[in-house]
Amino acid sequence: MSGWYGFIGVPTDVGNVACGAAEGPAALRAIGLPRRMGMVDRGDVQGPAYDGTRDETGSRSVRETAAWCTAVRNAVAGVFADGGLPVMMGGDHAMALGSVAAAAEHARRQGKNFFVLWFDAHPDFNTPETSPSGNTHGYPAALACGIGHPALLRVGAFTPLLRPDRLVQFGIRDIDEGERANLRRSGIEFHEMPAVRERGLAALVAHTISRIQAAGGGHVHVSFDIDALDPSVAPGVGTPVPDGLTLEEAVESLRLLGQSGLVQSLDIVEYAATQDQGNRTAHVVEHLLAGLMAGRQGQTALVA
Ligand SMILES: [Mn+2]
Repeated sequence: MSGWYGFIGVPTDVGNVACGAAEGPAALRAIGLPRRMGMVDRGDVQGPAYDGTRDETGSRSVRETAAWCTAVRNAVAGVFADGGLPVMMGGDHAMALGSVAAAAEHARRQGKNFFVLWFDAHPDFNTPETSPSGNTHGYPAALACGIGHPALLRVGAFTPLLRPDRLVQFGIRDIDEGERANLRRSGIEFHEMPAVRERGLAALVAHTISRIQAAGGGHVHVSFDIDALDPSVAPGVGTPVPDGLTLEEAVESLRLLGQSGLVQSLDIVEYAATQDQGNRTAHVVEHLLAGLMAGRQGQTALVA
């Protein structure tokens, strides 16, 4: 009933230069994760190395990001075509543009509404104009909504890939000034940590699931940035921000999402193996996946 899971390694950090996320997939294979979780290992996506240049917008590695995201899009589409649930294992979060593109195209072909739930310390809603760093891993949520660098908007077959009112973010606690204006202008629903603390992550996620079901259901893509978690839980990230999610509430939320039957694709990104304490964060990745899988196995028949 729950089908099979395709592990797609995306060993790059062109979107967050030299943060260590390029080593993530290999470190997960080293602990035997795809095999132990019963996943089908679809191998690594390939792409160009970062060549050190900024373009006229001040963005770094746009050409490389576009090439990687196009390859990710094809790999994710391949798992859909073969009837599996793609798990895009980053790599930096810029790569989500590729998986979101494939998921949006898949949802459209199936005549389904398309939603994205984004777990992250950062909204990743910068444009070249607002980004302090020019790193493309700060762009993908905005790009999914059709806002941002023209060369990156071309990765998907259409734009916007996602209606802004169908993006919900959780765990946010580090927003750039101009980025906040972008979020407000687009009307994105984002839950910052004080709200998560007050209402509880699982309750917020359950509310979002009900809202999606009330709107007729659809394809939910989950994009999980490891830095959503507290750095004490998941030290192996490139851009740690204190006061994050607990592992328990994140796993419970993924279990609820799995149980809803809505989730058809998943990213787990920004695992920077070089920053990890032993394999601590690799095992956190395993727990997150196990949460989703357990939920899907026990899923009720309420959702088509
Ligand atoms: Mn992110």
